[in-house]
Amino acid sequence: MKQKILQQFDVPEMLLEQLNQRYDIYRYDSLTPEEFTALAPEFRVALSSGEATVTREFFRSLPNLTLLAVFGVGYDGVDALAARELGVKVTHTPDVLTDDVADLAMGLMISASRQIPGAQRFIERGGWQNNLYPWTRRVSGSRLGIFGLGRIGHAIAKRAAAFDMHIAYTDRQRQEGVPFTWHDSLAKLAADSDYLVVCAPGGAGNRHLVDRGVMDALGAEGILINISRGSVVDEQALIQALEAGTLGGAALDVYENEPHVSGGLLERDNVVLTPHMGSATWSTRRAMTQLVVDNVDACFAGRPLPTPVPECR
Ligand code: 8YV
Repeated sequence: MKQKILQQFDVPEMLLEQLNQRYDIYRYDSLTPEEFTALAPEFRVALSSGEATVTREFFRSLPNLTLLAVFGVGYDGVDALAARELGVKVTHTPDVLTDDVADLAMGLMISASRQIPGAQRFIERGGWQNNLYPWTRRVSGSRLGIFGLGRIGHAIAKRAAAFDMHIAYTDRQRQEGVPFTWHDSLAKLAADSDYLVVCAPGGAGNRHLVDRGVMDALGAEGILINISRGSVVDEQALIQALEAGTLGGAALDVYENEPHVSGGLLERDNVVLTPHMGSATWSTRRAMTQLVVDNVDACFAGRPLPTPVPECR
């Protein structure tokens, strides 16, 4: 008989198709309470995604759960400490998506600074027939601040170096052997940046760390880029700063309340928006899928898990 897997949140069809060949998958929200109670002891593996919330109660309700396999590198919605206490391992999909997310960060930075979507709208509205598009801001040689110098932060720095950018960062601690300028606070980093890119993970500890003060420090010519989690940026403060003209622009792939995007961010030539698609290329989504499958297979076979989150190592 096939092993059973509980699908706690939306994951790509590609992943479900692969797992379905060997396992029986049950969607959490399609089970009645009676069905769930009857099946709960049979689930040793659950699936989720980077955007999901997975609570202590969820882990508690599954007495034989040994693995929560997350499709995504971020797992800020997962109560990983509760999982560890209850003997459940959590895995995620690091590394394979780093390049794509860094590529999008660079694309967003250039799009916002050169106002590429705004310029396209200008052409589409017929504006070029009467006017030239207003001059924009330079990327090459500018100052890039990286908030959160992890895998993705480093990959962005590598790309920014090819644009001759001056690179500075802040993180929980200074990193040895890193050639970039270190700042011991986010506000100081913002004050030393033309572009501030948020790479720090989400979660309660980082909520709204990019606040009005940080935006004011970045300044009327500064541009904020977020490819991490919407919760790290105070979205209402961002809208106020854009309205007041105290922040130069923003480029966002993530939002506080996805898929809802605050109206105040829309239709501004100095704001570029993408729908949380940092890792959404075919090759990376295939690699993420394979990593989830590898973790699930390893769990059922009793082999070491390829990519446990740090709390579960
Ligand atoms: C995914 C992400 O969109 O990896 C992450 O943390 O935010 C994204 O790559 C998401 O996890 C898939 O649903």
